[in-house]
Amino acid sequence: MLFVKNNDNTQRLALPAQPRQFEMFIDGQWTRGAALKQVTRSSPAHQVPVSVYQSGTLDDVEQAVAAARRAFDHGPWAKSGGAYRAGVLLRTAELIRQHSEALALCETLETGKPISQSRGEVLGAADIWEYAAGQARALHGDAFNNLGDSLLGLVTREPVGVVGLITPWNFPFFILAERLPFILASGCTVVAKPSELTSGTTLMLAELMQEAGLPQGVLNVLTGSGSLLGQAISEHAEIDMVSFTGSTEVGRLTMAAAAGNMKKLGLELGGKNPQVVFADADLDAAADAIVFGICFNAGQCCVSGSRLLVERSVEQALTEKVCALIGKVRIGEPLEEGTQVGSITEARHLERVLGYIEQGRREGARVVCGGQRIESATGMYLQPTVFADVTPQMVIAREEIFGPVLTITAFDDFEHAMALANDTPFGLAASIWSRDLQTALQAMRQIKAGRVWVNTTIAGGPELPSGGFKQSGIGRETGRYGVEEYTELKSVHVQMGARTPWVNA
Ligand code: TXE
Repeated sequence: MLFVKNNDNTQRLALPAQPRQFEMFIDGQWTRGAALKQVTRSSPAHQVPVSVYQSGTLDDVEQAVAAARRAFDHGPWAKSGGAYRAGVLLRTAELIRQHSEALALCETLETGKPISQSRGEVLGAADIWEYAAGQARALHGDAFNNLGDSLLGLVTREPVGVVGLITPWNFPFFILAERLPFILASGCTVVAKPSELTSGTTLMLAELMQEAGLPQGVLNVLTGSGSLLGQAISEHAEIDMVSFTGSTEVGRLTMAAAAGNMKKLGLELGGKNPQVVFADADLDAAADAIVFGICFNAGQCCVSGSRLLVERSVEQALTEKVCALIGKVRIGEPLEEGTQVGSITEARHLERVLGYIEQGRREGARVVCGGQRIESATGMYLQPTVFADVTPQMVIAREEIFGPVLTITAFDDFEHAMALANDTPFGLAASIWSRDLQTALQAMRQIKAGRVWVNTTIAGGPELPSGGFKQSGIGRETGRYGVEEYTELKSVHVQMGARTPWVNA
């Protein structure tokens, strides 16, 4: 298998003459497994076949789980030190950088996102792998030397075991980087199942990890149907933990399936994230960030700021600024260097987003810009759409649309703003805009969300954890918490002198 190594960083940006043929990666081998069928993925922007995958079966799940189990129970990965694991992760990061163009091109061809963005995500991922390598060495427990003369307490961390890793199609390589190197840093082994739409870069990564010296069975990658393979992974008795990123709906199924053997769970699910703008904010800076927050990745982003809550006195002014900026966003051909927003990733999803736009109109919200599909021979491009006069009960204000659709709702005072911000079953992220320190910090405290940005949006690095409150998820990724998440704590009590007898006291 040579998915990436034929492609160095000098290759040209072009559609492939033939789709790339991928196999699955099980127990250190490239294999078709028991797959009888294959799935072809076409570039959503061009409708040209770009990748062919094996459609994995339940038998393949068994093979992959057995390999990961063997590698965890008997292989060197969990037993060798953090320095050894860090070495493999660092070599992987180096190989990602070396093959960043091939990875970025595959990502763009499968997702429809602009090439400049894919490059940023691939290099950003390499940075996360480097950070996680450090965590492999920093991971440690605790000691209690204050339990009296004869008792010493130790708290040790152990890897959870075999982790099932189910990832979505919106940031295939980046979301993988927020999880996989942390799981590996902890000493766990993995059965990964990327989205059936965008499995390419996960398989390319497996090839790079093989070159980086990853032992056999530590990472296994299956491709195929989510409802078949994802469900089987979530149910499997030999898997100790599942990390799932995707819709809240499927997250709920994963939770139910994991109950069989009481698996540990990490879930990162949907969001309906508020951008809360107070009247004293820098409205130009806020407008730019609001446009970025809703257009980035064509709105197919779990932390996109899709609900603009604005103080009534500046509502009109801010709406005008947002619409003026949206008109300048460069939307179209993802392989062109200057493009900022590419194609929607899937036809079914485009229909879903258009359905929400229709629903917003029917509910009585007012379209102030956008609202239509952009004509194109092949690509699925959507005008960024802004709805004003949105009430909190409307479906477009409540459900995750996962497209470039912004709703605007005005508030009258701080309490009203906080009530609106928290009036959602989600709690993934929020942005707050104010020049007043007290307003900003009070809002930061009161909004129930796993990530809060003050006077910026969608910024940061792997040092800080990410994850959601409420129905946006369970657990945290990245940061030191991101590796601790994949460990179990063990409390050890060591008697250091004679124990006081109980029977013959
Ligand atoms: O997600 P799914 P979809 C949200 C967003 C989007 C909606 C639907 O609102 O519009 O989800 O997207 C695998 N057991 N997000 O349908 O189905 C599937 O193969 C286990 C938010 O693509 O949740 C894929 O690998 N796994 C999100 C992964 O789950 C199953 C990112 C996600 O697919 C499964 C993506 C099952 N029964 C979508 N069925 C975010 N927070 O970033 C499918 N899968």
